[in-house]
Amino acid sequence: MDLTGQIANFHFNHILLNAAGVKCQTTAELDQVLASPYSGSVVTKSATPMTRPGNPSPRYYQLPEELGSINSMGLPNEGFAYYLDYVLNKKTDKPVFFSVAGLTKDDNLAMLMELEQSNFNGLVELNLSCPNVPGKPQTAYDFEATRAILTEVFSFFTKPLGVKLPPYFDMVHFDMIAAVLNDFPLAFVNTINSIGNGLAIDPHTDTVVIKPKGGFGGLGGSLVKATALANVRALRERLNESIKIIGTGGVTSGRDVYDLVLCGADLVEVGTQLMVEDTPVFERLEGELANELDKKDYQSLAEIRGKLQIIS
Ligand code: ERO
Repeated sequence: MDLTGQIANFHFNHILLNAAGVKCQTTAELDQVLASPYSGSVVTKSATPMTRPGNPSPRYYQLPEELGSINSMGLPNEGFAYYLDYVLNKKTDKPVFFSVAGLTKDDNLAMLMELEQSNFNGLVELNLSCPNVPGKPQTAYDFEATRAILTEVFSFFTKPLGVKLPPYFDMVHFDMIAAVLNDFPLAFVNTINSIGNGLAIDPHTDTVVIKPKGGFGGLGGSLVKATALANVRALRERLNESIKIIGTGGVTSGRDVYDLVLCGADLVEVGTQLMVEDTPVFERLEGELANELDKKDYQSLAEIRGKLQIIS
């Protein structure tokens, strides 16, 4: 059975990988994801120019009844140079994603310039959707700011680049972001980042469950699946065919992976469930995905990709 994927000239022997932020801050974690025989790739924790401790703890919380998670990590990372050193020296056959999330446009441009001038030969993901840095809005909710940064990026950047998007909730917003993205030679978009600024309450103590920002944080896991499917589907219907889609959000079973592919995903990332099960999750999900395809006599993901049926 063919469970492979393709973005630009990069071939992935498996379509699953970690979502940025999960299991990818340290070299040990990155190595662990890469070493999984069932991961197609790894994406690094989004980097800022310098190392950051992130927000105070508790800053990640697993919601009850397998609903999902809420986080306000605040971009803890080891700094750009740490991840550049990792990707330049790592011996692996898997294509690697380098994620950058500067707190300013100039920080992003400086990191991308260094990547351009380096020997890095993987894919770059520009995170325009971090919901958790106090005082910093999610860039990709501002369509003109998104156009402005991509215009500057593509004035010098020639390597395969994609953007990590926040979820959109309005059909007009799908049209607007697609109109911006279609004007640039993007290799991919990754949708969705966590649903920003949710709130969860511990009923025993009547207290929020995470400390930063008075308890507000990004939602992930099962409760965001419908939003992830909608974003993958809406963008697949609107983006140039050359822009591939990484579907992220709400994956706890092989059927969830199948559904994201049906909506048009080329690769699929796992965040909350990777926190729950660790890297064995990739083998379980791929096995369940193969069963789903087998039940319907499909031999490859290509047969279902983007083939969601609607009611006429
Ligand atoms: O708080 C974070 O480090 C973070 N959490 C998310 O859910 N998404 C992000 O993009 C992010 C930081 C870039």
